[in-house]
Amino acid sequence: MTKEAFDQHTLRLKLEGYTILPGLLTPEECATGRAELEARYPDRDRGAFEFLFNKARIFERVYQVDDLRRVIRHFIGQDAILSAVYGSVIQPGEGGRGLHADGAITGHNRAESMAPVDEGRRITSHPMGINVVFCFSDFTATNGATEIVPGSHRHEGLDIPQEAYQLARTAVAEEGSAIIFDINTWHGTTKNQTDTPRYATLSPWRRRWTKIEYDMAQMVKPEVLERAGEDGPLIFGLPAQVPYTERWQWDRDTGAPKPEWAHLKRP
Ligand SMILES: O=C(O)CCC(=O)C(=O)O
Repeated sequence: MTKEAFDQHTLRLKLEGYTILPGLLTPEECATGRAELEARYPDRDRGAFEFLFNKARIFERVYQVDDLRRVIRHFIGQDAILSAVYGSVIQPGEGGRGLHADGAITGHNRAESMAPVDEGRRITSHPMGINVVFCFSDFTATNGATEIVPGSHRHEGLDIPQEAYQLARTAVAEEGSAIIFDINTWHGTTKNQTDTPRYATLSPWRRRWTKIEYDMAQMVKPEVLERAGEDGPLIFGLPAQVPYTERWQWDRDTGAPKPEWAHLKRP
């Protein structure tokens, strides 16, 4: 990505709460991803859409794109951690009217985690996480594309006014694009009015020092971690693991007891 393009995308994300990076996946990669999502769809309620990087090589791509990681790290730090990778398929007739902000279950937008001193204001001064929707099919005005309310990442309250729906923009994007947004930004899916499904993956990233959605360091398969290369331990948060030994016995880089305390390692 040129410096000019990087500056434009990061400014847009800062001001509007989202941006769209085109051309990150090839048409062949998109076709492979669609076929994998299609095959897993019937078992999605039993976890078939979770931890996709462990299940098919194509989904390792969602954290292997340098330009994308560069934008994410610009907002939430060089040690940003991948928090999950899910599938998202909107079938004909599905979608619509579901505006929400992420981080309401495990993050800073969780109502129950608000302290009285917060006076109902969520954290809007700094991005706490970035979500990425990878378009494995074209996102059109009518096929259940993601919709986004520009600027809503700066809204202080946890409420979403009804008028927000009038301000929502449909994220029209070609297959292979990624829609990147601050997790504070209100978003949802539009209704799929076509007769074919819309295919995507969701890959949220969080600050290293927040609780993430899954224990990625424990879940990632060794061979998947190996293929993630030099950045793999950072992406999957190995150094961010919480010690379960005394600190002098703990190796922060590997996220495990030091070799001389290896017998304390938990399975
Ligand atoms: O699948 C989409 O387009 C939107 C996903 C979504 O709502 C989310 O990531 O929370």
